[in-house]
Amino acid sequence: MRWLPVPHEVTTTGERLPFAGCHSVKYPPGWEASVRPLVALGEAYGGWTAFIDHAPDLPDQGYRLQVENARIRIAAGSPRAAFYACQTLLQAWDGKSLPLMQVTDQPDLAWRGIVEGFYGVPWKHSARLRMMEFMGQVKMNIYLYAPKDDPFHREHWREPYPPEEAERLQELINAAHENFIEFVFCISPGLSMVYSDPAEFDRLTDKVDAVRRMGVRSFGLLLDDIPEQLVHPADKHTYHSLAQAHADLANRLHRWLKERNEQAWLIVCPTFYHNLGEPPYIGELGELTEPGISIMWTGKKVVSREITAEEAELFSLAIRRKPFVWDNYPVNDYEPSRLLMGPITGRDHATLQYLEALVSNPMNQAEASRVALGTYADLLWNADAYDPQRSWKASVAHLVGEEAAPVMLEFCQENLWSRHWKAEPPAFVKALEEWQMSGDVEPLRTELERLNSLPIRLRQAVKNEGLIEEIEPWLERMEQITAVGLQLVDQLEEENEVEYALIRAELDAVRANEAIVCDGWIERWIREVLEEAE
Ligand code: LTM
Repeated sequence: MRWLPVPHEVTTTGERLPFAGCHSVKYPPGWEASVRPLVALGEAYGGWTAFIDHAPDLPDQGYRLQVENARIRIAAGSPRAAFYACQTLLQAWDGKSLPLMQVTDQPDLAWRGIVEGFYGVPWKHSARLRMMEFMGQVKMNIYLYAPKDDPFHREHWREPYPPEEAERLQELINAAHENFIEFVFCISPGLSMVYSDPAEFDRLTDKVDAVRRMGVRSFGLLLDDIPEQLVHPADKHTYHSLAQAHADLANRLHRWLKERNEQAWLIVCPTFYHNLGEPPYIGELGELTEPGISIMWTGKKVVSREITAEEAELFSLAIRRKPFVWDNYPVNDYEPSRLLMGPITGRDHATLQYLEALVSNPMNQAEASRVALGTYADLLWNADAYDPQRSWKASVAHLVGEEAAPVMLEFCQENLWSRHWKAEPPAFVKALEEWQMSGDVEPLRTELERLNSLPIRLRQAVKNEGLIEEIEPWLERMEQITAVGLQLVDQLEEENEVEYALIRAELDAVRANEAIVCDGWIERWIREVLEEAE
């Protein structure tokens, strides 16, 4: 079974429960949304008898699941936990039957999810809706709406959403709630706000109130990537530091939210969000910000290859609470020519114990991001069982299905590298070294032919059209550059001077597509050989 995420305790007997031919799902009043996935499956396949009970002794997101002969029993700590038990059942379902099994499960980290917080083209509405469904399936439970290039989120934060956009936002909020996802509306006023001006605060709360009325209780005040000092004369007059201004704004907004809803939650992204707690700003923000407010952190760096328990402890001491991690992987806005298709690594169980939450900032390509996101869901649910390679394969299979998984993995394997994310060099490099040692071009030819056929094999195997559309520039690039590489291999065998000019022209022609595959090794090799031939 390919679990995503891996449950904590599973025992199976080897026997299976075929659908029982009857359809009865019994659950506590008001828990319809929790059992929706199970009811849908029951209706499609004939159904089973299933009993879902509230078990207040279980942790809030914990559940016990028993698939017995002719009966399914779920005991859940909350409606969200019952929803997760149903998702576990769906993952165990092979299209015909369920394994007889007992599962005892609960997440390692309470809040697990996504911050759509990148620069560049925001996700489409349809992609976001699909993402909500995916998050529910892999038991993620928090989504922060924060696309930097949504003008109403940052640049024009004072302006209300036009009716059509407000309608879409409402639809997204509903989809989040249907999947037991906490929807956090974020606003970034720091480029222009006069913090000390009461009229500015009213504009902020007007904007927040409109979203609050859509059924949202959680908000993000994002103060990242703004001036690092007070700018407006009125603010310089009122506050002695940027941290004081930010804490004052956060406290006022928090109180305003709490007066309207006791369950409200405010999450703040500080201006100095990557460090180990040493900037005076961070200490002061931690001291002055009311305890119920969450504070975000990206780790030691903006893009942190590792986040250790020691680092998290240092930051938490400075802010006087557990950090809410904004994790900048697999985001590619700082290297848009690359796809970051590897699993998450560099965070472990010990780290999670120091965190309040962890949200991944993904790529502009929503579908392709699901490879890394699936591995995050796995890590954050059951960190001790987390094996990046196993999780990566499960996540790819979840995205494209078992049949297409091998070819999709082959593609992911050629799109792992970024400035901050190192892995073994691509297989092409091994072939290159063999050629350099022996002068034999065959290993190069074999590797280039494999890579050249990969896009066609992938387009044929993968049925997810949205995914193919997103990665098409990288597929094209792979076809183009390997075709030039194969010409060069022919040329190396034939030693024909005229051909080099042709190859150079072809290489120049493919320059328009800036996508990088195989960490750019093929281009570099072609260029070097051409330079030497000059
Ligand atoms: O990371 C934070 C808090 N802010 C920005 C993000 O919006 C951006 O996506 C990432 C990656 O470029 N870096 C940031 O500094």
